[in-house]
Amino acid sequence: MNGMDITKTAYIGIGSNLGDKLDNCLRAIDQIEKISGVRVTARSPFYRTEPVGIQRQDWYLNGAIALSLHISVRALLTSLLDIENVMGRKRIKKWDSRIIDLDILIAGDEVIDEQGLTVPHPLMHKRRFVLVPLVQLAPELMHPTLGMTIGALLARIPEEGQSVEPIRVV
Ligand code: A4P
Ligand code: MG
Repeated sequence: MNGMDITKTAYIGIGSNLGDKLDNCLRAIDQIEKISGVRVTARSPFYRTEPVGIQRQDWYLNGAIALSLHISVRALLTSLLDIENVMGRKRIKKWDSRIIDLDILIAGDEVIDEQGLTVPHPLMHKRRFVLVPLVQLAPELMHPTLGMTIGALLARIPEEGQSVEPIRVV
């Protein structure tokens, strides 16, 4: 630790709707733990979630993790994209079924709107599949631009069409 320390707490949303979804999510977390400058500090339960924004797709498994972040958000994104690629993610068309999707939801109080990187994630506050896992980790966390907590954001979203059910992990 020194004067240049940039440690912050970041939250990542994890999703899969292809293959062994739980195994995909757990393997992604294993890989995230190996990123240098990143420590996984908490993991939410996983949820079976109704596809949002797209029809005729299999259900998703979604969860969230908390990180202690000692690298830049851009460096984190690069590592997450590497993990997605190594795990065999194929980008064919937007919002296609995917083995793994790793989204940076929030990174401390950073507000970033650059080519290829928008933080907080621009759709997170509209999505129960993001907020239900995240509220398990950080109900009182303040959204950096909306000025509401994760709990308050979740309470505004109707459940209609956004079913999110806990799964039982054996
Ligand atoms: N990118 C920009 N900002 C970020 C960020 N904060 N975190 C860029 C991660 N990536 C970020 O993503 C495209 C580009 O987004 C990346 O190259 C990165 O530079 P992508 O994963 O290739 O494309 P995508 O997944 O098709 O788009 P995106 O935006 O990730 O889609 P979403 O918003 O993740 O939505 N329904 C349920 N129930 N559960 C889901 O998980 N997911 C989606 C995909 C739709 N419906 C869903 C779910
Ligand atoms: Mg993504």
